[in-house]
Parts: sequence; structure tokens; C-alpha cells
Amino acid sequence: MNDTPPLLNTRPEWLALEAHYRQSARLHLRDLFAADPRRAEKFTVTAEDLLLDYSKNLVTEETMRLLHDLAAAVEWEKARDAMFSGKIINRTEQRAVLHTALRNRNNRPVLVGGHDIMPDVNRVLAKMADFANAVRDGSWHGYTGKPVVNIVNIGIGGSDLGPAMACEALRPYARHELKTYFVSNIHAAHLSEALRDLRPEETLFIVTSKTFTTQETMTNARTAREWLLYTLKDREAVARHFVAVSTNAREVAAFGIAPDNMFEFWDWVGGRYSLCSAVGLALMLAIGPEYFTEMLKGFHAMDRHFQEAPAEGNLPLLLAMLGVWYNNFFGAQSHAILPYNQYLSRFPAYLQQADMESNGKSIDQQGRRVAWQTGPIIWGEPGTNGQHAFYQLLHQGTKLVPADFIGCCRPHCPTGDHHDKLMANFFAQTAALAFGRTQEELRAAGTPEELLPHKTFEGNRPTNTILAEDLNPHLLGRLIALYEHKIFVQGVIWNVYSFDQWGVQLGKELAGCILPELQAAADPELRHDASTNALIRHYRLAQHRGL
Ligand code: G6Q
Repeated sequence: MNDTPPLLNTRPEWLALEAHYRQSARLHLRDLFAADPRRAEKFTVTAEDLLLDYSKNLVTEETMRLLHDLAAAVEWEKARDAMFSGKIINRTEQRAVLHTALRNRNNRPVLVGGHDIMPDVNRVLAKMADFANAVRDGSWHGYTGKPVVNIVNIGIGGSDLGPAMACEALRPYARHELKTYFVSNIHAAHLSEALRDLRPEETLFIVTSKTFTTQETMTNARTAREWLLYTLKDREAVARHFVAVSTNAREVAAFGIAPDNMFEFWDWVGGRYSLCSAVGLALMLAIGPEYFTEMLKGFHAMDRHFQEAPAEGNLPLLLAMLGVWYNNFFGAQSHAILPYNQYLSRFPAYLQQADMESNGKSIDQQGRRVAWQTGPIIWGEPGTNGQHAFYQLLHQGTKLVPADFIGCCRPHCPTGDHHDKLMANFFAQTAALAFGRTQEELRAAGTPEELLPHKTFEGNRPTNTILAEDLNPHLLGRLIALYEHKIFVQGVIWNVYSFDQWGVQLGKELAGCILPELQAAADPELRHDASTNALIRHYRLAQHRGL
């Protein structure tokens, strides 16, 4: 039996969308809204208090039908079920993809190679909770008997961005006497600035690394260990001030971290999908096990929604299809994530990794070069800051930038009327982007003729509005899972492997080769290209001048 799927761009459903695009490219949101008073209602879906209004997109009911046809043709439901059931869907690494098991709150068995992984998941969660409670109530203390007041997570990429983003997002739920810091960059400034005002005897390091071999993390961890021992002077102190989150027990022990102080996870958890695993330890320490569990329940609720909601109301599926519409038919190169919530300031950066490392691929699952666009460039900043920076381009530039506006109805800081003002901007921006301002409107308002072209807003800029009641742990879980599953569906449509990341290897290997050349006492023989050779020589000369 030949199970090679047809090329995406030869599928009849794809060709139908291309034809539909040619017909609908001249549509304007002004006309679409004028023609259908029920448009907003028709194109709004909810899951609990999470509302998605996608009516300000350049779509008609026909567009949505055709997009659903495409999703059905690639059998997204079959692919989803394969992921949830633990099939080896990450074939280039021969791994199952089971971040959903980490928050499987109904505890139904999940089998990997015939072994139910739920007892392992629950055992590690319980161990994390015991540890978090002990640190938070002061019964875990440092080498000199002092309680921990500083938590420093040392990790990078998937071992940093999730807990760093979530600690910021859930700051109102955190214990304020415990300060959390995240050190990822190998630039020594990151570690030294974080440690500048900290006292070693009150500081706990979490070395978070799936492999425990990552250059940046291990270099930072070793420097942190020296910093600690410089003051505490006894290697035994390491056991009270360092814990590890890893899959590599051997390397953890070699570093001097006691096996009891290692929180394990498994190779079926991808780095960028690992927040619900022990990688979330810094977050659990900050907000406590109860709120952490609330977040897991939120993830689980969205997992269930993704599995059970009908296609027309399935939020991750809808976001995925709308993204495909712009990415593949309108030629949009990027997608903006614009949270109107300061606590979500790291959310765009988090999604940047989740999306771009997952779907930034150009080879399909059969090893052929794709002839269609895959993952977009993800970027963004919190509103309203972005309005005073890059929104000019969104409103009047030559590029189409679809955007997700994310906001909450209730504030955590009910100070004056800040929140109403924030949200007035939130609603205003999507309306301005969609409907613009016409020359007739400007003329009627007395705008001088020569300024008319400059002050005109064409509108027709597509946005999704994602609105929730308030930013709590449960919502954060749902929001992250919403995007995880959106990314998953897009990977299925584009027929790429979303759970590997071979594209990060080459640079790492070359850096490994260049490092000894930078450090050699005598001028090394350089065998790179002319540009890289010259740059290395320049660097070495500058270093010597500085001696
Ligand atoms: C994420 C990637 C990557 C990874 C980092 C850190 O999906 O795999 O960002 O998380 O390279 O790796 P370690 O956790 O092994 O240090």
C-alpha cells in the first residue's frame, strides 16, 4: 500500500482555496460587516470564559468551509489522536510526543512502549510539590541554616522560556518574599547581574537541562557553583543549594547534585513543550503547588477542548486554519502576538520559540522539499507599548501582518482607570485595523486635500481577538495549550515534523570547533571561509591588544 500523501499544493482542497483567494482578494471588511449584521456573532466562539472573535479576518463562510475541507483532507483529527495516544510521531528522533500526559488530570493511562507513564508523571509532580512546600515554609534551608529567598533557574531555550514567561504571567499569585531569577545567556553579564545583590547562603539554583550537556547552561551552572563555593567554602554546600531538572542522572551526579535533588522528565517531552514537567519547578516554587495544579488543569481543559469540540468551534483548529489562509494564500510572512497585559510581556517570545522551532522547516515528512510556505515569523510586544512603536507599519505599511490581540476583562491591579484605558485601546486598535478611515470621512472632517493620502487608513488588516475574564493560572494553561495545538495543526497541514529541531545543530557544532581557535596561545591554522577566518583573526588581535 502506498501511504505517501499527495503534495499539499496539489490537493483539490488546496486548489479550491487558491481559486477562492483569487476571487476574494478584493473583499473589504467594511463590506463584509455591512452585508451581514450577524457576522460578529457567527464568527465568535468560546471555550469556558475564553472568547475568540475571528470576525475581523478576511474570510467569508465559504472561506471557512474550504479551510475546514483542507484540514479534513490532511486528517488532522487522526494526527491529533496519534499524538495523544503516544504514537512515535516525532519520527526523526524516534520519540512519542506526550506533553499532554504531563497535565492529564483524569489520569487515564497513557502508554509508551506498553508502559503506563501516568504513575511516573504523578510521582515527579508529588516530589516537586514536597520540595516546593519545604522551600516555601522554610523547612528546606541552605548550608548555613538560612531559608531560601532567591531562586535562580539556569537553563536556556525550552528550559528557560516557559518558566520565565509563566513566572511573569502569574506574578500576582507568587510568594513575594521568594524572588525568582532566570539566567540563560552565556554572556557572563546575565549571571553576574542576576547574582550581584544575592547572598549565596540564601540562594537556590535550579539547573534545568534535559540533556545536562548544553554549553550555555553548564557553563553558567559551573560559574554559579564557583560563586557559591567562594563564600561557603565546602563542596558539601552544593547539595543544599543546587537541584537539577534533567533526564540525564549520570551527568547530574557528576556535577555534584545529589540524586534525591534531581527532578526527572522524559524524552517524550520536547523542550519547548516542557513547562508542565519538572521544568516548571521554578514556577511551582514561586506560585506554590496548588496554583501550579490549577495551571495544569487549564492545560488539560484545552487539551480536552481540542480533542472533543466540533471542528467549527475548535479554537486551536480555527487559529491554525486562519494562519494558513494568510501564510499560504496572502503571502503574509509574519504573525504578531499582541497581549494587552503587562504580565504577558514574555508571551510573544515564548510563542516565538514554540512556533518557529516547531514549524520553521522546509522538508516534508517524506523528505521532500516543500513547495509551500511553512511557519511564519512570530513576533510581538505588549500593548499599548507597541502602539507607540511599530503599529504605524501595521496600519499603513505595505506588509500584511495578521495579529492576535489578547486581553482580559478584569485587572489584577485595579488602580484608577488604567484597565479601562488599556482595554479601550485594545478594542480601538482592532477596529481601526479592520475598518480604517476613508478619504470621504477625512474630507468630511475638513482634512486638507494634500494630507488626504497620508491620513487615510485603508483598513482590511486582519486580527483575532482573544478575550478572557482574567489572567489566572487556569487561563494561562488554556492559553498556552491553545497555541501549542494551533502549532500542531499547522504542522500537520504543512506536513512537516513539528517536534524535532535539527536546524539548531550546525551552529552549535561550528561554535565547538571555533572555541579552541579563539583560545589557542599561538595563531591557529584556520580552515573556514575567508570571512569567518578574517573575523576570528580580528577578534584574536583585539583580545591581545586588550591584554
Ligand atoms: C526546545 C529545544 C531547545 C532546548 C534547549 C535546552 O524544544 O529542544 O530549546 O530546550 O536547547 O536544552 P537542554 O534542556 O537539554 O539544556
